[in-house]
Amino acid sequence: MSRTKAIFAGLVAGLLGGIVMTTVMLLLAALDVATPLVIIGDRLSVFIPPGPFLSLMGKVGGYNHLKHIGVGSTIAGQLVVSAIGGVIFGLFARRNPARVSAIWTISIFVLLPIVAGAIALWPVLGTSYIGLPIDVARLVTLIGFALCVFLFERTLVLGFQFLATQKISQQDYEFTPAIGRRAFVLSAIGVAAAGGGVALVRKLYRAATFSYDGTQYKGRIVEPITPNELFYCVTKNVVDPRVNVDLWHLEVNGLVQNRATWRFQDLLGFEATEQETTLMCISNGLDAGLISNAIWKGVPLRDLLDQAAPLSNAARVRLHGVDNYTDTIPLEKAMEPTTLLAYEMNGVQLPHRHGYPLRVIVPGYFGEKHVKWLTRIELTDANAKGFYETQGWGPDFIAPTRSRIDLPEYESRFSLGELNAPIEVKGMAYGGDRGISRVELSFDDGKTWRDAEIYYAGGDLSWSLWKTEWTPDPAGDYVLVVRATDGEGDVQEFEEERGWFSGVTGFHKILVHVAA
Ligand SMILES: Nc1nc2c(c(=O)[nH]1)N[C@H]1C(S)=C(S)[C@@H](COP(=O)(O)O)O[C@H]1N2
Ligand SMILES: [Mo]
Repeated sequence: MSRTKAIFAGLVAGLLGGIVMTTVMLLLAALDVATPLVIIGDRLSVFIPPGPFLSLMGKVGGYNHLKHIGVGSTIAGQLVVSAIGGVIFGLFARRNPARVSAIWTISIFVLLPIVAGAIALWPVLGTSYIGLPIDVARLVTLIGFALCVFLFERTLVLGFQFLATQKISQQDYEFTPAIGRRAFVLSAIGVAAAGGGVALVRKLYRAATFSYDGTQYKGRIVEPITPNELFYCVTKNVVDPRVNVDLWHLEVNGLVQNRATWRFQDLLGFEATEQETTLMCISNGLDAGLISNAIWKGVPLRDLLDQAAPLSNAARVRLHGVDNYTDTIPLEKAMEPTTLLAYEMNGVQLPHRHGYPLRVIVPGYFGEKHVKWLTRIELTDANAKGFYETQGWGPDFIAPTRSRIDLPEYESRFSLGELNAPIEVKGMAYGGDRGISRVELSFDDGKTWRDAEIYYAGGDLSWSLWKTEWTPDPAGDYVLVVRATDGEGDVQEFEEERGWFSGVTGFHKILVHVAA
């Protein structure tokens, strides 16, 4: 067989193998099995520090677009590597296409990728969108991956042979259709498989997080308790878990005397606590709405840790979600009675997107620490790090005091002649787990301040809502600023010393135009 023909046949067979493999991965993804399509992205994203990560996100237009690009380039990369693999295979196999040793092709195209994949992706293999325990999930992911590469290998080898060997029929005459015609047959199969893949992508797309990831809660609609459907939402996932609670369990292990496994029913046996707590994302901007408030019901984490009996060298608690998201909190914080394992949100079962069946609530710490879809609680030494910590967020994860003006809107216009009542100025103030004791407003960009009324006091762990009335005079442009004082008496400030990736501090300001 000529070199050119071998390259061509290898390319076609390799590409077909790549298409078949990718379609099967999509099928597995539709069955809630973790595949390289997303876990490669999970694995790589921890190597991108927050600075480049944010600028990348800015360049591509947000987290959602970044996820699109992540999955898209994984698929493209997979097809390119498959085609290249096919070409190399073609060059080796061209001397004797009919007798390719299965030992060799299976070693190179099946065993090698499995071993390399297991090593490279080890930390993220234990992902299961249906909520399988981490060790089981790891096995399921590996079996799924093995199936994919095995199908690639078979498609490549058989496809290549189909293109390259001459079929001798029993009547003993040679039937040798042009390689082009056979390539056409394989292409048709490839197009059909790709069609199936596209249909699966559509199905997965509808289930994907794109429609709600980054949901904000701010402005006119803000009420003391955020309705579940409007609660802000952040997820690292392309498709979020939908846990089957019968498959799920909660493990407590690591540096403890008594390891334990709890079923969901067991948790309901503990005495429940109900508590109002506000969550805010570390990336929440001064004017943004990645912050919401709800009433959570669950079990204090302490009750499970007491039974586990942490060893004396345990210093942190690493929390694992079924989506292989992890984060850590200090053991001290874990032992506070307000650190909860929540299974209800505003009186109903925890919604899927907020972590069903179980999530952690860590009052006063950024949203990152409130791990959703919790499946493992691991006691560790002082050095353990979580997903975003590894990326380089932090080191400070304690929410600073923040406040926001929700009404009027930025760049609102009023005219004195048409005003027959004072302008209502409203907003929220959040003091981590320290509460809010005072809110002040300035209408002259911070030169003078006056008190606003706190009309909803949320308690130590929640935001407070405030309002005041404003009768501007004379006409002109006004800069409104809000500042809060937390329950410990500390006034909100711009913390110069605070690192770039420990959340922004400072004041929300809005510009209002008042005409005569
Ligand atoms: N398992 C898991 N937990 C997670 C995340 C995640 O992607 N996976 N995202 C975190 C981030 S960054 C934030 S801000 C909060 C958001 O919680 P919410 O979507 O319920 O508002 O969840 C945190 N917990
Ligand atoms: Mo977040």
